[in-house]
Amino acid sequence: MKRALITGVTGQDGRHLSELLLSKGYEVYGLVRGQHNPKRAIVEREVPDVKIAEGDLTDQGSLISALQRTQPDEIYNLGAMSFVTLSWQQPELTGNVTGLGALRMLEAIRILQGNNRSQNGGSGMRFYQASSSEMFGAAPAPQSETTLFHPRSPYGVAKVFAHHITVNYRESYGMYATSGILFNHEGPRRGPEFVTRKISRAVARIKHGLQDKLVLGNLESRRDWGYAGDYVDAMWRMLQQDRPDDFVIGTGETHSVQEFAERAFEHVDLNWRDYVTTDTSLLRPAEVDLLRADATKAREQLGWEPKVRFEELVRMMVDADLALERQSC
Ligand code: NAP
Ligand code: G4F
Repeated sequence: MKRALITGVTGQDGRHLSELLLSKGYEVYGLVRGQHNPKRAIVEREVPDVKIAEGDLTDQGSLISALQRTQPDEIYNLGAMSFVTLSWQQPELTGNVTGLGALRMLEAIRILQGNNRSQNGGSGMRFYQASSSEMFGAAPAPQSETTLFHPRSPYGVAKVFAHHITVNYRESYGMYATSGILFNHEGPRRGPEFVTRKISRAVARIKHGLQDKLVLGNLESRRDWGYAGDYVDAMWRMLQQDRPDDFVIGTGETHSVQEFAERAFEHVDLNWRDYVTTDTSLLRPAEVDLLRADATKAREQLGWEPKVRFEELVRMMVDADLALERQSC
């Protein structure tokens, strides 16, 4: 039986990936930080077969201990401060968790494996780094594995560091270290601070008479939005390849924030113009205007394709929030 360790198990992707790996017969360990982490209970409820390992990406010793204890075949480093807006308010902590956190995990593997060269199919631990399309920032679309990075936020800069250090450990020590450059992916488990969930939740609350307005920032920015359930399958496929590599994952479609809001309100027979207002305080110091993936390499080498497209994703999120809000009415 294969063993996997997932950092960021309490997040959106961590829970989807746990389910996927458990369904494939893995023994799954999830790294959880903090003394009283309220998200721990969510993991225990939603994916009870996940075994919890204590640890924090800012604490090198805790990562070494977690690896010693769990002896994983595959490590998925999904842990990060992932909310872009917060990265301007806490840039140093973002760099520490999101950037240096990846380095600490790579160091933990290197120390435990004693620099063994495992990338050509050896028995070493395989490492997956959750890289992000936010690294492309202002780069022209469509963005692929060969597009130059131009990050536009402290978060994006931290992810560029994590990405390059993953490549560097692969090249320096022959480690099996792979990086998935994932474009935005969403779903009912998305945190409410991100724009898609903020919209789907507001639509459901407005429909149930619990809220009057939805205040947003930049309506013009465009994202390549896919479904998180599809994207964790790509992560797993990456670590089953003979050699470590980098892969872009996205749908190839791009839509504006306004389009997401339009579709979401339409789904419950409301007109978005009657409810959405904008507030300049929600604008970012620097924006990423346009993301659209060229995921040709993933399609050809991993056999990966997104199953859920934009319209279905919007409907899925609104329906899930309608059901949640109905319960609380
Ligand atoms: P998420 O829901 O925000 O989850 C982030 C996870 O990181 C949480 O489990 C969080 O734990 C954990 N974490 C935060 N600080 C930590 C620390 N100091 N030590 C250990 N864990 C820590 O993010 P997601 O959407 O699932 O994304 C997963 C990963 O993919 C992240 O690295 C994100 O940056 C990256 N990514 C996401 C997308 C996307 O569109 N979703 C796209 C590209 C890349 P707590 O619950 O304790 O806070
Ligand atoms: O939903 P967002 O906060 O996601 P963002 O910034 O694209 O980052 C997400 O995707 C990245 C991959 O590209 C991940 F790496 C990252 O961890 C995260 O998962 O914002 C999307 C767009 C932005 O242009 C933002 O300015 O929506 C715009 N927006 C407009 N009004 C808003 C709002 N964003 C948020 N969060 N809240 C608003 O009220």
